[in-house]
Amino acid sequence: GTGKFFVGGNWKCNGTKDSISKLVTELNSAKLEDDVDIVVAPPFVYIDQVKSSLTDRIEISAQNAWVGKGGAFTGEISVEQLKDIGCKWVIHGHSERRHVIGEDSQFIGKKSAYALTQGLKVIACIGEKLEEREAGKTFDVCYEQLKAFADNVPSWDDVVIAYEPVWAIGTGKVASPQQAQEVHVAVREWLSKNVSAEVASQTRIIYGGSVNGGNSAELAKQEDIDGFLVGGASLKGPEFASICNSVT
Ligand code: G2H
Repeated sequence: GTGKFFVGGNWKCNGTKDSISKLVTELNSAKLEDDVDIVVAPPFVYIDQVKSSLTDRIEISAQNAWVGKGGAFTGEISVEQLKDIGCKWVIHGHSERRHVIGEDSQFIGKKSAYALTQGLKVIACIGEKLEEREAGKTFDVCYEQLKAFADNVPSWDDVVIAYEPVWAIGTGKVASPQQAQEVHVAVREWLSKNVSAEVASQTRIIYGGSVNGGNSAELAKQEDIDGFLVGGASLKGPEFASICNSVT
């Protein structure tokens, strides 16, 4: 793999004050390997609670942010506000935002650029839908999504790329280690050709989509899998800790 192993917990739109308090307690008492960067992304409304109760060993991410400076944008949360409450990261391009909410690649690229210029790090998600995979378009879809990031971001230093095949998200159908590895290699080659060899070799590419405590170790053995973005299984402290500890 490349760089330090990275595991993100994407809590999505889940939790209550009570369930999050329990999860934080579990994470605080978990034994975590040193050689892994760990980030969790609570819903906006619980970020402050998590920030004030979670160990500093784990950094906090938002699941989204506005595309520019705050102001008259009803219902949005700005990068400046996220920094103010102690967020270090933001997830952009998640398939649920692309395909359920309708964000397009250019908008996602612009959001990422704004976050980076303001000092938030970005988990940049890409991935194909089932019909795209079946039509042999997996690489083309990933390249189009990557290009929109590349066209906008000022630098890749603070970017982690998450490859999340849409057909594997929340379905229990995890990509095989070989399927994931194949796309991770293609992403690295695309970066090498279209950005630079240095960015290709230094940018972490993590896998997401039905990762759990039972499949993370096999996936982590793949040369180009540098970590995970975990949804459902990140809501269980001990299981999330074991995924973090699958660092090889
Ligand atoms: C993919 C992943 C986390 P899950 O969306 O981003 O979710 O692990 O539930 O498939």
